[in-house]
Amino acid sequence: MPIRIPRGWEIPEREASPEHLVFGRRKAVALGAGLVAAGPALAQGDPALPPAMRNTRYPPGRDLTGERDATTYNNYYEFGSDKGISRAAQRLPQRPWTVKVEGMVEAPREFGIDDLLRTMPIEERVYRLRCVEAWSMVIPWTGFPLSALLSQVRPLASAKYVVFQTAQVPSAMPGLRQSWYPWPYIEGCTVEEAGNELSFMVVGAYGKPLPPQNGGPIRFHQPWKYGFKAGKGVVKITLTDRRPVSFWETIQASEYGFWANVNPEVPHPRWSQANERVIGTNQRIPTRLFNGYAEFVSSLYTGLENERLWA
Ligand SMILES: Nc1nc2c(c(=O)[nH]1)N[C@H]1C(S)=C(S)[C@@H](COP(=O)(O)O)O[C@H]1N2
Ligand SMILES: [Mo]
Repeated sequence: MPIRIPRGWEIPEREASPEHLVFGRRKAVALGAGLVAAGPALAQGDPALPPAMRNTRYPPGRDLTGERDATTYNNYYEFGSDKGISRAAQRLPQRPWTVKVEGMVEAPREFGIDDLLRTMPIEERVYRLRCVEAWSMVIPWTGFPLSALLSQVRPLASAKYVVFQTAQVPSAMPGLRQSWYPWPYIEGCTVEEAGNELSFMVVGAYGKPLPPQNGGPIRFHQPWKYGFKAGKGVVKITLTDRRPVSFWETIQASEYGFWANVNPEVPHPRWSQANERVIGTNQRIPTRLFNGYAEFVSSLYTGLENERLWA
């Protein structure tokens, strides 16, 4: 490719359209339902990440967060309790890496990360991320629907919850020495939530392999929930009929519950959730119900009005 065409994230989202991308309009249409080429990722590729088309079904409605901001302002308590853990996280080996999927499934299996990269339906999705601490980002993730992975192991009808467990690597993760924390980091959701089309296993960001500080080589993301629900460095996924008690719920159940859906009208016990600070610009913008994804997820919660859905 002699001409350098800006990647999708180098132009404001409002300008991002198939016309700016590598392929001509006709080609993009031929690629099918809502998928457009995600910039030169397709043309050049990254040897460690398969080519990914951007799925345009989920327009973020805001400019992308700069790659530098998204990869240097992180929550990952295994490496420490401040935001500046990106350097320390480089010590986490990304290969070999396996993800066990087990519990109430017909065919439990251990997947190598490179097998997942080869066999899963990889695409790019630009998702918002809303931290419970009231800051937010917009990130172009590469990954695949969680449902594609679960269909490989065939969950039993009796399975009600999906639990994600993060790696514990003491030689790389100084935070694990803080023994008052209930390691390992555990998170979970219902089987219905796991099957929602938005539930995404993330293996890349900004067209590159997912950096360790963002949860590389593989993390989870459900964009309608507060960010702490998105376990990083996932090594085990367990299907169970018992509701898991997560890392943060164990620490402070009154502040961090099981559902943790984003709702601007339900304040955290110690601060308002009405607004969020946009990382990069520090602008404050209104937070939206389900982080703006209500059309995709609100039906998951009918009949659950007695649950503490919002914190
Ligand atoms: N294992 C693990 N996963 C984690 C965390 C953590 O401390 N450990 N922090 C969570 C929180 S609070 C947020 S907001 C997101 C941040 O993801 P990012 O650093 O990629 O923006 O990761 C989540 N996943
Ligand atoms: Mo968070």
